[in-house]
Amino acid sequence: MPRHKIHFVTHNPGKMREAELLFRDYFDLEQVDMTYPELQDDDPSKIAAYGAKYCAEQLDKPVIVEDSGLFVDALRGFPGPYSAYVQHTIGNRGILKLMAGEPNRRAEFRSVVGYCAPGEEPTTFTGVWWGELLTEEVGTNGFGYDPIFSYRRFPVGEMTTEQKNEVSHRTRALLQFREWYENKLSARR
Ligand code: ITT
Repeated sequence: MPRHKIHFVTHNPGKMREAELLFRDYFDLEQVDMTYPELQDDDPSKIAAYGAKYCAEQLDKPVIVEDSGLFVDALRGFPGPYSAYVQHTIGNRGILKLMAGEPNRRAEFRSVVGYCAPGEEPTTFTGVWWGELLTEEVGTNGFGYDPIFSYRRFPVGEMTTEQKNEVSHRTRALLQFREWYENKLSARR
């Protein structure tokens, strides 16, 4: 029997690499490099749900999208919903400058995976990952904010994809999706 395929709409190869590893024994994942309108909202579940529905209708295929961000306690949740913009503009060094001399380094990553099939309503799955911001960039692995984030004193920029996948926000969201989707497929068989 051919393996089931899911389309992951993302421009981000780092997200794709992590998801592929988690799904490889379950179903095939194909990246779709398509731009979709990002709803302006503070609630990432609404952004992911809207994106998934839009892409499923446009592509006429079941899809997942993923919306994520870094929320820094001492910056009252910044960059949060602006994480992608802030990463492109001031980047990791800009965040480190904003945090210079700040003793409270607590931060969290959040991930929301949105799934939708054409003609259906979207479903979302959320994952959170607490850690600390470092005081300088460490390591060259991962992507985005990984070089300035550490988990239990282990710099994420030095983690392999496998190590990051054991604990990350994206894993927590993707595993909930994987289990839900497996059940959905077996109910259909
Ligand atoms: P899409 O095409 O999937 O939207 P994107 O990179 O623009 O890819 P988002 O809009 O969800 O993704 O923006 C999230 C931002 O937060 C982006 O700058 C990422 O690099 C960063 N980010 C998200 N998850 C991360 C992780 O696991 N490690 C480091 N940075 C992360």
